[in-house]
Amino acid sequence: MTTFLKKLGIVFGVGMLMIVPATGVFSADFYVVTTEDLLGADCKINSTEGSLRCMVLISNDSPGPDIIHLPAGYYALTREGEEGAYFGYYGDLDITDDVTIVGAGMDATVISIVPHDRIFHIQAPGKVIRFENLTIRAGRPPSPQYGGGVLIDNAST
Ligand SMILES: [Ca+2]
Repeated sequence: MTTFLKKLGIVFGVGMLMIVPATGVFSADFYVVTTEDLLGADCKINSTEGSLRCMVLISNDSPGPDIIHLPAGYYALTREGEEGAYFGYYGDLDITDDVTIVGAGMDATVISIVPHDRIFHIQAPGKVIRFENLTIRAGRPPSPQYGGGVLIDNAST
């Protein structure tokens, strides 16, 4: 899987080098195509379309800053359960790498959560995470933890 990721990164890197030769920054565009909180067999390491959770997981593994495009809709995170070894599979969305999540407008794109958890948990020291044109609503972490909508661990920006 790691080898495949490196190959994937090289492909993205070559693409970006043609566009922005001065930076050579790796990046990829990911497209959310369902409002449902799915994580099925169709969520593969080279997917560029899928659920918000799938796109966040793949963006974490994809080298460099990525953009996740989130169309208008109400995205309820419904996968309740213990993460255990399945980092990011349940509960809040864990972000570990540079990413910009772009919605279609503050009133048009809303991310919320059904189980009792926060919505985003950013664990990305030194990385830059951006949210644009969207609303993050109604997150509630399990007591006594912190961070309702977004919990940012140290040194993430
Ligand atoms: Ca990434």
